[in-house]
Amino acid sequence: MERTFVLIKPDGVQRGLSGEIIKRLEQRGLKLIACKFLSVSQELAEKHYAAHVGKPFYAGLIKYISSAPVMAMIWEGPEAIAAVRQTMGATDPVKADPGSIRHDYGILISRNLTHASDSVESASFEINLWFTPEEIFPWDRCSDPWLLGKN
Ligand code: FUP
Repeated sequence: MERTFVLIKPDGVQRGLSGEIIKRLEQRGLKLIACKFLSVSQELAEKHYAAHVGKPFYAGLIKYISSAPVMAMIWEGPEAIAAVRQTMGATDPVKADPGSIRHDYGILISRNLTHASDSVESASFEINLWFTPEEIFPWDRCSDPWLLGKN
């Protein structure tokens, strides 16, 4: 089973969309195994976005992500990385498919509501960056056989 890191960014929290975003991931059959609400320090923001150092939007991105609380989560499921990114939609809300979160609730790439890991490597790095092992709670869900049963 794959795990992926998801962040509801400050705009998602401020606009009261946390419940809607979580609902969509739950309804798809993904399982929430870790969740916390926190303020992002400059240090954590810089580690998370290290790949973007030097880009024109980097300083603004660090300021934005640390400007107000976020909700950090780990979701688990078959092909969870691809499934979550599909539910989020393309990075730029104007290019996101209708029905995706960024299409339905966003209009600008600089305020695109969520972050989700884009590969197995980034998921592993981000999960370790944002969570300790003690903060992760795998659990048996009563609907697992109906969501995850194989033929
Ligand atoms: P994603 O993989 O969807 O998180 O997107 P990227 O890694 O390409 O970009 C990281 C974040 O930088 C995006 F969520 C939004 C921000 N960004 C901008 O603010 N301006 C840009 O021109 C490109 C990205």
